[in-house]
Amino acid sequence: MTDSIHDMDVKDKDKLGMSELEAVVEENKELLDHIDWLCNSWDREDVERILLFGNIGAGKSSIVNTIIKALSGMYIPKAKVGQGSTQSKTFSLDRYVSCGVTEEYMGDTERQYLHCESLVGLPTIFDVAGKSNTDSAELDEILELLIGGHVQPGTSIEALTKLQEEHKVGSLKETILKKSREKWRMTKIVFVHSCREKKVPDKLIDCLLRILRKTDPRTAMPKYSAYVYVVLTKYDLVKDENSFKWSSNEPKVTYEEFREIEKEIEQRFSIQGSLEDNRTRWVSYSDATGKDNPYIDNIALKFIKRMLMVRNDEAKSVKTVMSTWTLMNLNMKRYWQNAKRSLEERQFTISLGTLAMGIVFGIFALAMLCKVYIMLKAPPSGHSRDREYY
Ligand SMILES: Nc1nc2c(ncn2[C@@H]2O[C@H](COP(=O)(O)OP(=O)(O)OP(=O)(O)O)[C@@H](O)[C@H]2O)c(=O)[nH]1
Ligand SMILES: [Mg+2]
Repeated sequence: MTDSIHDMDVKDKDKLGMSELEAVVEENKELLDHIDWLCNSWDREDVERILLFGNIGAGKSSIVNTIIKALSGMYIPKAKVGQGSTQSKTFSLDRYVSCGVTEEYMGDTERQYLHCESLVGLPTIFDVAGKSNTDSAELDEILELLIGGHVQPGTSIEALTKLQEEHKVGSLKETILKKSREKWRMTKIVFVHSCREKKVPDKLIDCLLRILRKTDPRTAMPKYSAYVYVVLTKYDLVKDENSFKWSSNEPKVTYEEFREIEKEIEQRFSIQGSLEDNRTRWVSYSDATGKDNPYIDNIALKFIKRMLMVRNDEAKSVKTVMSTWTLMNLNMKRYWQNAKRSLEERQFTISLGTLAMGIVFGIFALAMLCKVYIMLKAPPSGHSRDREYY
């Protein structure tokens, strides 16, 4: 780890004048203080759960490693980087509690990194790997289960995918993982896209937006309240007036080309009006950009602060617009009308006598069912109820 700003790998330091760099270092300290305060804030009841979602190789795992560095002061690549380039297409999910920062990773105190007691308040990050630009029923189901809090932390996505293959799409949602927990729900979804990719992954975006636009028919309200944020990674590859801040020597994308992609993503997520609040132009630590740069730390710290500042609407007790009784009533009416229509189509008319017989038979069948139920529930003769229990 470097000890002074003189050792940091910022390209063309001389062009900057040290005062600008010093100002960024100072701002980073203030950001850490603010994050510290937000983590310990009295009204923070639960940690944020952030889902990183985007194309293979978009830079999701590098974001995790960069956040760990910015918060702890040490570059320890915990998240496996480069899976996209090695063509590993396994659909997997990695979970980073406290953004992946643990006490032993906290940097030297002179640089005033985050206090250890604040770690519990840091968000948990979920890094989804191995999803290329597809919009399939399989992805739709697993993504919805993840966002909706049906997947217990630690569950292997590979195992879920296997179950889905064995029992067909829909079985996870309808039978296996029916229950949802508020504490497992995603509170923030970060869509990650690389500046190097000139094509926007429209199928992945369609899939995500379709899930987020779902409504609950009983409350007529959105089913999921996760806040959506956009991160445009590898900004060091864009040629603009700030390029001197990064030491990347890779091929560049022109600013105009980058803006085209950025605009398209902004439109898809309808964030054109409030860009600064909803998207970040991001640079991660990588072989190309180095391992210690206050400008990169600055981007990561501002992002974490933003994630902590936007609060999610707590699950309020929402008044249902339709009670169970109303729903049953409506369903009965619909079934009755369908049955009537199909009978009429076959020119089948029910006489009053047939109807009466049907009703009597129905009551008889119900009475028999009750009788069988009572018999099954009764304790076996000769045994007291207590003895059965102990
Ligand atoms: N120049 C530059 N390269 C980056 C940046 N972020 C990531 N990379 C590189 O992009 C490649 C892919 O990064 P990952 O973080 O593995 O991407 P991913 O989205 O996690 O990929 P999957 O896990 O396969 O979905 C790696 O070679 C990284 O070094 C960045 O900000 N700048
Ligand atoms: Mg990854």
